[in-house]
Amino acid sequence: MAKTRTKSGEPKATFPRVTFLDGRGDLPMLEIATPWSSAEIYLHGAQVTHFKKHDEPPLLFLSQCSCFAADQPIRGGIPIIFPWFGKSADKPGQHGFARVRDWELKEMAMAPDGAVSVRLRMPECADSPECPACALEYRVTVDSALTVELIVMSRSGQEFVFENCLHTYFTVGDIGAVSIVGLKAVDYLDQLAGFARKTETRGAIRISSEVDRIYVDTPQPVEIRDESLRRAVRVEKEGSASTVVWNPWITKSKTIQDFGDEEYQQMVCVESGNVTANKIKLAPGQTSRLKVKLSSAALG
Ligand code: TA6
Repeated sequence: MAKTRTKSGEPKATFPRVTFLDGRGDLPMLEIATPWSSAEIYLHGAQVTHFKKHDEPPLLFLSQCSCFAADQPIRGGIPIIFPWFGKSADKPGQHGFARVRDWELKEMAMAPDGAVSVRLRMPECADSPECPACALEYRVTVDSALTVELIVMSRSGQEFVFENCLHTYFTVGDIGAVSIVGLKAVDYLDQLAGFARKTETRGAIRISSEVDRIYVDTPQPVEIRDESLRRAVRVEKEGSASTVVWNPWITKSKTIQDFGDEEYQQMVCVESGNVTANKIKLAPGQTSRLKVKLSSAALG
């Protein structure tokens, strides 16, 4: 019979484990533990706010100052940006509404090896000025890596044009010791220069000031090399032509209410989606999939 206690008599942790509980702000959340990792997912925005391999620091960054309130986005983890990215001339608010909607847990599965998968659904959108009729699903798999998939199903009789983005916040040891690899020779729109179109010249992008760039027509993976944590994080994606890189640095950080003034040193956003020139045009009744796999290894 399997040993249920450690040598020192402590109850042995059993995996996988999924607990449904009230999280911060009493918002419902799933706490997941697998043989390799732990994760937390809030139904609010279907937001993964925590992923950590047992032998590594957390992979996802969550601001100490984040709100946890029904009408507010959570600052950190993986916000789901849909159906528009950034500010839109004729729509309210920044980054769409999916991140402030309460999603429903539809399914949860535990694999024989201990991996955990959950399927969440956003309450269906009826036709509205903001968005044609559609249904959204989000699938999250937690094992030695974190895999997320956003599925958009058009319920509209019209062509549905939208943007989507998995706006991932990564924990880094020290932003000054980070380089981002995989975007050399890729064009980007510089949000700090009126969306001016430029071309990335560096093989390894270092961050030493505010950065807010939308790299376009780039389906390839990106690696975040963190010399301080001695960790390489790999961002692999399917169904995504845009990669956004963001760090607010000193001045902008001070203007963001739900973000600590010094927190820019411990995070970088490397986001996977389809925005601006890469926005999606979905034919009536069609489905689009955006899938991202986040994995990490010791820096070689
Ligand atoms: O993805 C980068 C960006 O669009 C930045 O311009 C910055 O505004 C960031 O998103 C955060 O947006 P939020 O609405 O979450 O404050």
